[in-house]
Amino acid sequence: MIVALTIAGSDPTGGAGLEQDLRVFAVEGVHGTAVATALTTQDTARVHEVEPECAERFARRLAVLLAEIRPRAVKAGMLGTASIARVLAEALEGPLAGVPFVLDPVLRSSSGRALLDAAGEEVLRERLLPRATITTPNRREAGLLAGLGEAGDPAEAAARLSSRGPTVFVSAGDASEPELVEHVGVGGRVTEQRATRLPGEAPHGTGCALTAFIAAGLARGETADAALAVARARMRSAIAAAELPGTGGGGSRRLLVFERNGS
Ligand code: PXL
Repeated sequence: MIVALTIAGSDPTGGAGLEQDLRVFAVEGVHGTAVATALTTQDTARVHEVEPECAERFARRLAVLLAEIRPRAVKAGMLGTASIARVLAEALEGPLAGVPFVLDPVLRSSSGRALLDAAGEEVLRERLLPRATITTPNRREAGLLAGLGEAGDPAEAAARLSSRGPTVFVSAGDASEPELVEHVGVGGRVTEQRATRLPGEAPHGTGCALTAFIAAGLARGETADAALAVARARMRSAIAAAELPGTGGGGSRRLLVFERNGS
């Protein structure tokens, strides 16, 4: 059995967070284990409330799980607090040493709510980022993490962040220009990739799903480059098929729809 682990918050809509990660793992034929970092109260439009998990309980849950089931890849999404981020950093140097690690550097929800505290951002930048196999910031996150500010140049951010270790994919799905211009950094060298933007507003939970697909690929033994290419293709299909799940109105957003077995 191929196992991938998600470390993420819970999203009751099933369209982001660990609920979505587990669906992605399932369509990819990978068994998903999950340790929750927070419970959120949200609909597809916005996050109403966030309740972070207690770090000691998070640490125990992770330790008990890892003592029995070792994943072949790990992804981290919303971490909530610096203390949870530190527990994860320690696990990545201890029981998870050598396991491929995908970091979705979640700082805020699309609607603007903080999903990681300020001290946590520092832990993410100093301890998690250098340990990541691959990280997938959006432009704003890339600029902030690279110390260029939230409107920093995404190519420069990809160069700086990738020189610290991980492959860096700066996504632009949430940007507004008509053409999709994304950047991939490897060892400080950056390539720009252009594609046509799919119609409609960006669905809820795209960052979560992208990293879950990458984690599934790494768990199957693919390189970061190959896993990223497969994940991006799967995401285009899921975005093209996205649907509004509820009553609509009030800023409701579409949720991703995945093809079964990822084919
Ligand atoms: O996409 C950011 C994100 C990550 N994890 C959880 C979320 C969200 C955004 O809403 O709710 C649990």
